[in-house]
Amino acid sequence: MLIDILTLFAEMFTGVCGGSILKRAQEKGLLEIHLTDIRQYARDKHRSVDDSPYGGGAGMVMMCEPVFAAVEDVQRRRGPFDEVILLTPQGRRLDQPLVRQLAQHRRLMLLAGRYEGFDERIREHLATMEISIGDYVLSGGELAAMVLADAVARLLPGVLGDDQSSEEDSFSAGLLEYPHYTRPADFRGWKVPDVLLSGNHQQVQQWRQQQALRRTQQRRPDLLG
Ligand code: 9D3
Repeated sequence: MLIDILTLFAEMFTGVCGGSILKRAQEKGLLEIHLTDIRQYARDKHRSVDDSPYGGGAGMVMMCEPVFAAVEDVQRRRGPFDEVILLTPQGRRLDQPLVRQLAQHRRLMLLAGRYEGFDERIREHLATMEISIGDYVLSGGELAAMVLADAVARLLPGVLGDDQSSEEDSFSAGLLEYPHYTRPADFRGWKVPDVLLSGNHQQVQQWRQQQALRRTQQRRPDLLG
């Protein structure tokens, strides 16, 4: 998969893209991430990428010209994209079904905004999709783009080892995780549940399923539908 990210803060991505799952996916040749600095495409001598809103009001708006120029230049050089995704607070909320859908594509373009938001014509005539990562206020779309890229990358075939590709593990699908323990069996008097030390695989499975279900009922009843 190819993910092109257009941003005013490309340097924010260096740590994340150079580590963890995104690094592994790129090293294995399963993912390519390209970063483009939108400011490169500013036309005036001040390299402006934002301007004050028509109609007045506080804040600044991302301008059409540099954003269209950046997207069109990347498309010209690398060919067409399956989706041009605007990261905005007004977008469709990212969830695992949407992540799975995005992971089917070959090429994604992510547009991370700053300031109050994008000129509406970017949303209408350039983007094919708008995505939010949740109902809280970020300072820009960059962190949202990284969240999306990480979630998509780990679903690409071959990125995770076999033992980790357990997302669809039959009994845990759609439930919160059961409690995990590792050595020691007694830490400051807090003991690991006996069943986990019993060696009885069937009882272990049963206990985990029960715990996952109880935990989901208590914390995230919405997941049970
Ligand atoms: C305080 C400013 N808000 C006025 C009501 C609007 C606003 C504009 C721009 C709020 C946040 C942002 C920057 N956020 C994003 O670009 C963003 C975002 C987010 O804030 N939350 C969840 N997902 C996303 S995706 C992009």
